[in-house]
Amino acid sequence: MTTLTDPYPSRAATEVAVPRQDPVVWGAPDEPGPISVPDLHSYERDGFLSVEQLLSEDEVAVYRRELERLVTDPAVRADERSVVEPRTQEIRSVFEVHRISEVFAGLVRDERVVGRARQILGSDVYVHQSRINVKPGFGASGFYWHSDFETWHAEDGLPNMRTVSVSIALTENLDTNGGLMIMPGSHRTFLGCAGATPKDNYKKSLQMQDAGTPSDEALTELASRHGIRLFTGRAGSATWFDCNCMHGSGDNITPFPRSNVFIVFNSVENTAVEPFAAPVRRPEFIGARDFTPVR
Ligand code: 6CS
Ligand code: FE
Repeated sequence: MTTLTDPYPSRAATEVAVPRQDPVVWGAPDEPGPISVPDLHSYERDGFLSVEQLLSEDEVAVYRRELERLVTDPAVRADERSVVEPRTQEIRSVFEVHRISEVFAGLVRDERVVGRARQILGSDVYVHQSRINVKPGFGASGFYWHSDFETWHAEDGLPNMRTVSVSIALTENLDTNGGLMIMPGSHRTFLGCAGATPKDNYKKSLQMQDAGTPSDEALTELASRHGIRLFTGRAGSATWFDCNCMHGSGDNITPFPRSNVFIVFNSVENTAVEPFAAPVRRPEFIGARDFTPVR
């Protein structure tokens, strides 16, 4: 449960908004790395940073083939790491791809990827979570508004906001097929959500999140204050975003899949402890407990 010293209380009786206590960029402003100083400033201000063309078309083709291989493998489909769409039973996500796929393990170690994470977090990093989101066409459901850190703090025990996610588009992210939306600047407010975490919450939350979902009033206030940015981009484009950004994505009713690979880097100085607001830990394929730095 929430302890007295917990700066980010959540999942209690009522919703509570508190200011962020942690830096956004932990590395020194002139920290050497793939991100320019102006881009590091805009990441600090907005909570996100987009790269138009992180991967070449040929590289995207390799990762797309690997995604297809995984989602058509019956053993992967039967594995608990796979989450299906509630309505169509098509695969929605496959977790821990950096462990079950050597191809995605290579992507995690790519300096263009992990180098940006180290620069933002100012330390060595390990993978807290990885997943491929297939988001097939014709009705794949989206992800309702949430802060990832609210879940990773409450359920996975990450103490501070020293975690960054990268979403790399493996298909074109159009303005119509359920792209990522972020409220710019929302990372500076921690919104503790009302409602205790049910046991085995992940079995439901990875299909449709309930616990850890902000109220309409809070979302209205945040969206009115910060606006909403929709991320579109070609296959191979990427968006890095802070763990506490308020974000979500809509359903995809177009024929065009919106597939991405999503990697969460956590600082080795911020390793998971016990959940701050959940009865039990989530499985390790969702919240890693192997803190080996990415080399
Ligand atoms: O619960 C989680 O860890 C996952 N759920 C969402 C909707 N975003 C972050 C993460 O992949
Ligand atoms: Fe999320």
